Amino acid sequence: VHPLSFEQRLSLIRNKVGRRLLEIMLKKQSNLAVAADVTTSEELLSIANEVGPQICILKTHMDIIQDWTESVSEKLVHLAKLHHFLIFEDRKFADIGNTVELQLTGGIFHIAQWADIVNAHIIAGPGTIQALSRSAEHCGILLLAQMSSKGNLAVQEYTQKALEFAQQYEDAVFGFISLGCIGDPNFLYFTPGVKLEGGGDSLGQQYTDPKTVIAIQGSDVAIVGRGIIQSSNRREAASTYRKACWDAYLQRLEEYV
Ligand code: UP6
Repeated sequence: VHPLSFEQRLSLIRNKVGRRLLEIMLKKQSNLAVAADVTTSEELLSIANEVGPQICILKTHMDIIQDWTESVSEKLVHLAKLHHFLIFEDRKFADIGNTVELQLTGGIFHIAQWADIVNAHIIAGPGTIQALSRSAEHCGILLLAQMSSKGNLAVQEYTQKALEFAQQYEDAVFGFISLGCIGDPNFLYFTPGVKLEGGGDSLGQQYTDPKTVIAIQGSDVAIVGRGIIQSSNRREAASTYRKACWDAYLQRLEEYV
């Protein structure tokens, strides 16, 4: 954990998507990302519209949408502009560079055309990052340095390696999927597995509350899925989470005053 504010971090982030995100976060006072893990385009778009005003990022898994067409991405981009959030496609690229390039630009999803942010595992080496930065110059990249699920292998040296890779490709990579800050304030930290009540699910997901993740573990953006998606009033839940996450950020700052 470090003492710098989001305003101070603006001048440290080299990637322009990262800086644009920080500007949105400051303007909306939101460090909340919503994981819209639903299977129809209608529900995806209605979530984007409902929670849009509260979030800095909408995180998608385009390949779980049963009726995906190009018009879904067009509508998403429209809502992102309307409500001022960025679109993060959580594809977790993990293959050799050449394949990643095809996955990013080809197929039926054309991720490079509509995503502001994409992410990658480092398991295959830097070729994955090179492919993403070459074929999606306008996209900011996040590397998976740690994971929220039980028994995952992204620990210790693996996490350190992710940090090294990011430092090597600082123009393209602006942050990490991690459980908190892993040491370098020149990057932003995005943490999934966040729920106010804590707990977990039956498949190894482990939840931590926003305050622990942001104020104590030093993460910057909380990624909340089922905590909001399964709520009977998503609009209200998003507003509650936005406040909890922003208050946790302010609390982290205060501890250094
Ligand atoms: N996600 C994790 N843990 C990770 C990386 N990514 O949960 O280490 C993603 C999942 C899901 C979201 O793919 O989209 O974050 C978490 O959703 P949840 O809040 O409903 O568990």
